[in-house]
Amino acid sequence: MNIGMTLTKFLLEEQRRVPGSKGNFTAFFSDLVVAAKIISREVNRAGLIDILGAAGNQNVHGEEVQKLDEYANSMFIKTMEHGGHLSGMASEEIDEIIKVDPRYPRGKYLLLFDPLDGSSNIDVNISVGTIFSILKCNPECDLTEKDFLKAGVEQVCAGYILYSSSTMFVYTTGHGVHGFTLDPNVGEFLLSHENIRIPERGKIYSINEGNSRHWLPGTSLYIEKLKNDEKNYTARYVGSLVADFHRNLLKGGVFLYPADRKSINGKLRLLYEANPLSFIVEQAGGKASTGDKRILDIVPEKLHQRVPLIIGSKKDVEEAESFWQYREA
Ligand code: AHM
Ligand code: MG
Repeated sequence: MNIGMTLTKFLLEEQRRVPGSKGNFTAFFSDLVVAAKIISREVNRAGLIDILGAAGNQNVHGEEVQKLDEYANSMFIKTMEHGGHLSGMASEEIDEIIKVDPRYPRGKYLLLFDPLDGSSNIDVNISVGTIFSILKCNPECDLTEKDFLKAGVEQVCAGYILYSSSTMFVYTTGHGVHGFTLDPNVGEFLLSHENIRIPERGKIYSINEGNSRHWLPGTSLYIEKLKNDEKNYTARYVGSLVADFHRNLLKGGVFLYPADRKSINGKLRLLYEANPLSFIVEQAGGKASTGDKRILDIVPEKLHQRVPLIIGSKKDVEEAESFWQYREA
């Protein structure tokens, strides 16, 4: 391992290997790292400064408090928009696309993000995360929603930041998956997990069993099969996608938020959640599917489109897919 290798230095070295690279992407990425550090700081001291709770409340200082997910959302936008590398953004928290303020120069990238995923866990001190996806665009054109509706295979970079016992930044630019851990004393993300590979098969399954009465028969049969499997599968479900995904990425396993009778398109969002994590999992040797289609091949029709998601170790996802034929009773 390369001791003391910071995220920005690592990226710079990656960029040097790309002929003709001008370092724009690295500069853009540095802004992202700053946003991640600021959100991490706020998540870590959330309980202390009373930033939690419903928006509109006042804290002990009589100041208006913001919900942490709203804070993360505006922090991301403010930190990213003036760098000159972006033309627009799309956030899970905002209905419309965000065009970069005309006061700032426009760049050739689009940033899509879920500022604080796992919202039901925010108020109870359980790991949450930020997920992002980067696409390219033509900075000369008038930006519309259509520019964001690209299949996941077109992502140039994707990643997540996990705010947990430590804060981790995991990303891919299509050359493997690398993980960095924030050293709070140094204030830098340091390389801790180079070239992450997900085990081909795991022993963990992650699904909200509270939904089992709505499941399609294929899901019930598959989960029943895992419970009776001699490999002794174990169930783990935090309820924060980033945390569940990260654990399964390192240990092996499968996460499912499938189509069910209540939500026929699943719950998770294609552009902010499924696409970035699918890019990462494939780069790590895993697989991501709706049950019968590769996630990264889906051409989105809407910005906030939901999608069924089965993601994780290749062999586990393939096995889950083999139950697709039983989806109807
Ligand atoms: P959010 O973006 O509103 O936080 O919702 C996404 C979250 C995921 O983090 C998690 O995997 C899932 O929703 C949990 O949903 P449920 O509580 O229905 O199991
Ligand atoms: Mg989310």
